[in-house]
Amino acid sequence: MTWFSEQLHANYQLRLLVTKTLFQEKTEHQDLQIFENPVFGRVLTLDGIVQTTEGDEFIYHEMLAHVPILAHGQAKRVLIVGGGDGGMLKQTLRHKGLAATLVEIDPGVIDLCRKYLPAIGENIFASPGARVIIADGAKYVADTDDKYDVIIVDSTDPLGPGEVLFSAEFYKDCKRCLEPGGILVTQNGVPFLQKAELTNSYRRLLPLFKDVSFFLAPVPTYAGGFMAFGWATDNEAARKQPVAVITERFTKSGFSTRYYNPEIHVASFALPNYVRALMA
Ligand code: AG3
Repeated sequence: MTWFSEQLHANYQLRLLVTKTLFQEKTEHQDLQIFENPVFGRVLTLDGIVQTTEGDEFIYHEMLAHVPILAHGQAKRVLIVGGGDGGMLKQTLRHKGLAATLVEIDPGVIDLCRKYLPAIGENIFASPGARVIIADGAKYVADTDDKYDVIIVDSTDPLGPGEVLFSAEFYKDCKRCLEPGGILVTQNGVPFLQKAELTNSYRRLLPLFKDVSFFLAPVPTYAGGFMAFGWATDNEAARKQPVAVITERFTKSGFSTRYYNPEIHVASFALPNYVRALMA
């Protein structure tokens, strides 16, 4: 039997049975592996860390897309930084009339996910609302004049190519790319195991935005409890939208989801004390 052992935390490990290896090679930027597991279906790993799986991707992608878009309520343009598997783009474009730009550093991730993980991206890269730019996301937000209502940072962990996407400079450039009242959300790790990551992001975002917080969802293959998503905006009302308002917007958008619903949306901003304690 072959097992994949994740190399992310020093004293804690996720192991997944590998029943079939579909792809394993170095792209220009990262070591990319796609294999099959009986519980999660196809699994994508980058540099030995699980990025997404067919089985549980919906939890992560639904939450990181629908919470900011529906909290905003009038988003027309969304920027996704990273997200080469297409899962975030797919959820984003379920909102009709919305245009999304995806900036991915590694074209190999897009090509290989289109080939081996079609269940996640569902050919979304070919859809009319999607613009794909192959570039370093940090450079893109530093240089572009484009403005967005929502920016979703669908990154790896702050190791290797993803590290710059957790820096104060990057957050500052994101703020510059937001329309007034726009919302920035980020993949911010599993706070039980990645404490410094949450505290660092909090401290770097706090001076830039009027409202900085996190929201949570449990994603089985991001092991260790809740995953945290960063939340930063000058629109202080956005995080406090009542269930009734979110329900009205969600109902209007006319699609169904497997994890996200308006009650979960509102409840995901409730933070356990061990997470609050990291916001210092
Ligand atoms: N990237 C987020 C991977 C986070 C893994 N971190 C962890 N387990 N602590 C997701 C990319 C999916 N589009």
